[in-house]
Amino acid sequence: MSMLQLLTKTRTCGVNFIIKRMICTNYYLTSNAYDQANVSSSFSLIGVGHLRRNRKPDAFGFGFSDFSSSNRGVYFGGRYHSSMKLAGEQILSEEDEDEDRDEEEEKQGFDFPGGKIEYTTIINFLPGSFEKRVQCYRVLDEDGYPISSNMTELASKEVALKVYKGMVTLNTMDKFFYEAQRQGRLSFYLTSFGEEAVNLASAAALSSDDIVLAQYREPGVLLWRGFTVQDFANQCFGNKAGHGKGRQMPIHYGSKNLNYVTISSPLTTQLPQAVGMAYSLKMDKKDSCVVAFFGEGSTSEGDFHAALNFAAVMDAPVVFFCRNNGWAISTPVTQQFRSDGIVVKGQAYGISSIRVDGNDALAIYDAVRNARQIAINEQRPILIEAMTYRVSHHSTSDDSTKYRSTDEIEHWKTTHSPVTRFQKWLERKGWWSDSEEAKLHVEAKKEVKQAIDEAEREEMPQLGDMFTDVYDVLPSNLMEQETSLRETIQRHPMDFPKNMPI
Ligand SMILES: Cc1ncc(C[n+]2csc(CCOP(=O)(O)OP(=O)(O)O)c2C)c(N)n1
Ligand SMILES: [Mg+2]
Repeated sequence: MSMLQLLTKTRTCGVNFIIKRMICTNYYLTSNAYDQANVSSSFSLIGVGHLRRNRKPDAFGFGFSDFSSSNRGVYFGGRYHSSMKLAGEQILSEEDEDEDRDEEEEKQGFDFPGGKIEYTTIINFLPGSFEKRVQCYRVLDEDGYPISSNMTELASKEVALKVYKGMVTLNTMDKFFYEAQRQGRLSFYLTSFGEEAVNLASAAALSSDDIVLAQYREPGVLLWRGFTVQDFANQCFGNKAGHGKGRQMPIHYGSKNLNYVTISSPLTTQLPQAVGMAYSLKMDKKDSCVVAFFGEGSTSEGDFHAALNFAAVMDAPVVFFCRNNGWAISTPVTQQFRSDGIVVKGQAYGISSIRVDGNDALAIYDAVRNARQIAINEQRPILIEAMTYRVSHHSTSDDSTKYRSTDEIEHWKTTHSPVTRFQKWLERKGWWSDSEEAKLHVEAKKEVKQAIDEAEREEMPQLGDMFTDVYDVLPSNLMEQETSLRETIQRHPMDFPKNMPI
């Protein structure tokens, strides 16, 4: 649009006019003019509102401080004000000159670290969001039919069956562990219902050398890698066979051998750690990457932003995997952020990003496999946003029917079930049958029940274990704490579990 068109179009448009014009004027500012124009933006905006009501362009003769100090303020007192007082040909020829100069500048642009930036004479605020949301990659529809015929051979039969069996085992474990908590046998539990595909299909796409830093709703990754149902039960019961020796709350799993870093309760701490680890893999020229899982709610933590920026700038081979399950305890995504989810945030930090159907195991498998290859081969970060739904309550401490409708839960549980979708696909391929399905459920139940019974029977860790495994030599403050704890137990034996070996 030429300056003449701009002027004609916006002559009576108050704020629009001012804003469009001030950009043109901005380039001719001297630092002296900037000093004169150093009026607070709030004052200026009140002034503009007043002008708009009164439609008096001649009254533009006060300073209009710009929206950011980097634009150095806009001065309306000088050049622009005087030209507005004139009319007709004289203005137009001056504006024509402006136009030529603007176009010239537009073409030239300027070099800035990171690449050339073109100038524009049109004030154009980037939209906060686009009408059309970022598309979601999927392979299978809700009924397990491939959307495109050339996408069905993504996973081998062996991988596909291991993914499906893992989903069912995870599901069964969740059902029984959840009930065990309700019966008072476990202190706490948290399920992954609705996110079975995210768990198993992502794990299947990784190599066992890849280091996983998870949030807490990704036990399926550990299951895939060989953590047994018994290992899960031992950790949840905090018995002496559990890897944490009862020092962590239930569901804070970890395994050094399986490259799965122990879960931390404080949200998002795992993301900067993941980037640091990925950078160390890069320095050691390893043929593996780091995969960091997190929920969409956790992206409101500062650590998320620090991690993404750090990874982008350091070209760290890390795959950020966000499970956007719609809820962060009782906070829906609509109250969590205004952006189009998380995928656009990756892009904002200069990270290649993709949105994927989180209830489609094949799509997840494909996306993670590709992401991993890019991260390793090109030594840079990738972000995946998997759209899914937390079908369960947040944890055993939550009742989600207090803040969301049962219809909503039911809809996702039935229409979008990742397990049913994948099962239908397997059956159509002739890789799975009803009898195998029934057998799998019977076996999974048996395995989980046995594991719970066994974990319950196992001895509790020694009290002294609470203080070991961090320092080679116990520091004096921990020695004092241990002495104090033993004295307290002796004074109040009824307040401590009877089965705790002291
Ligand atoms: C730093 C921090 N703040 C708050 C909490 C409490 N908290 C635990 S889980 C959770 C919700 C996280 O939601 P999201 O990241 O979406 O994961 P989801 O539970 O949906 O899988 C909150 C707020 C915490 N553990 N750590
Ligand atoms: Mg969430």
